Amino acid sequence: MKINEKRLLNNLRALREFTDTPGMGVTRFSYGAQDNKAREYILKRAEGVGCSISVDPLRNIRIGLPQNIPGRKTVMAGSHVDTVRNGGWLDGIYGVCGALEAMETLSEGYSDGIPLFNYEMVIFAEEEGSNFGSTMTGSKFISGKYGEEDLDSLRREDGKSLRQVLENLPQRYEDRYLSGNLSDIAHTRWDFSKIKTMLELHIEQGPILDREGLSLGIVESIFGMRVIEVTLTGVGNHAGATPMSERYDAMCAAAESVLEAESVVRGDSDRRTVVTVGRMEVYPNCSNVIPERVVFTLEIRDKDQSKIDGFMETVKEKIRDIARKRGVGCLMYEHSKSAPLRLSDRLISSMKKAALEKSLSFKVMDSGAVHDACMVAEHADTGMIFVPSINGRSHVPQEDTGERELLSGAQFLLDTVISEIEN
Ligand code: HGY
Ligand code: MN
Ligand code: MN
Repeated sequence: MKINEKRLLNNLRALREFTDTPGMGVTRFSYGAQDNKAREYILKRAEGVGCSISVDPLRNIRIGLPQNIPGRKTVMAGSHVDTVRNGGWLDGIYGVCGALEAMETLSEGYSDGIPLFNYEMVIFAEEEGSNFGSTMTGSKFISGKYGEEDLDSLRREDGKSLRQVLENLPQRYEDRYLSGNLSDIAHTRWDFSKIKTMLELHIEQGPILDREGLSLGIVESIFGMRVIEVTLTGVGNHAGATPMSERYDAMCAAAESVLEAESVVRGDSDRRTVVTVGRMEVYPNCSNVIPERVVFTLEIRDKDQSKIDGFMETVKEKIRDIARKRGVGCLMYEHSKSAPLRLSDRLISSMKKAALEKSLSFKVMDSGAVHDACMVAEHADTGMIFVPSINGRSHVPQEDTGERELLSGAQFLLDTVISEIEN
């Protein structure tokens, strides 16, 4: 079966328009108006081919092939629709459009015979963590990593909890398919005994495939990550009248901490571990006031948990020393985490074999980015397919992939889905 290339590209181009920052990348946070419009667009296409649709209280969506037979094991493909702020047009949505294209092609293709396994596509909610700071939030609930208490502990910058946001959502197109409720959140957990395979098509978001001129990545392992939130509290004071020798400057303490974290991890022997301080809030954030308080996130990622933990503990100790030396208060708490994991060897070897048969240029590789597939991989055979990111850019408006690679990646996903539902 062949994907409909025009339909796939039209869907991708239509969906990129659902953004809060037109002309400055795609900004589409979960639970927002643009997220609702993008989901409505996708659901209307699924309705058009007679799919079954169900939405859980976290707003994860499962969409079934009309020919599915209830109760049979299922092969799944999907990703996320939400983005970072001023992000790219492909992160997440490309995997959702690939899964949707497979859905539409299969619904046409299996007009008579029905395969051995069902096919479903999935849209995971709040993968980027742009609202609540925790990546893979929706998929952490379906895998049981998150439960009742996380509905209240996960909070947005405006202080609203995940539960409050979900309870006060304005009307959304998907509401008609909502099942289950927040008071019984354990019910969002998937019955993984019914899932044969999970596949996620995604852009690489790094430089390897593009630099080596390869069209496909078969993902072997996905990095783990730990995120802490650091609050440094000094003494706010007048920027002009306070002598340098009498300052307890939270900003200088934060700046020294960030550079110290960078130099610790730069010293990594195998040069794989990464550390990032991406979000920083300054109080009171006025040019003529010595900052009293600085809050920042610090995340460390690697494919080896002991390295993540080793570097994180070293960095925390360094930050404590800096705070002590500068007479600044220091509070740190673990914000979120996910373990490194290896994807299904069965799928890696079957996808390698298929890529060789199709003479596709490919590489078996790791993913420094985390994906919802991580949350399914512990429970069902899970595989990830990458396509190149031009100049290795992602999470920025410059994020892009060539049309040829977008199409061959989606065709490879369909071929893999067919091989999984027919054998
Ligand atoms: O942060 C990540 O790796 C993913 O893009 N959410
Ligand atoms: Mn993503
Ligand atoms: Mn992302």
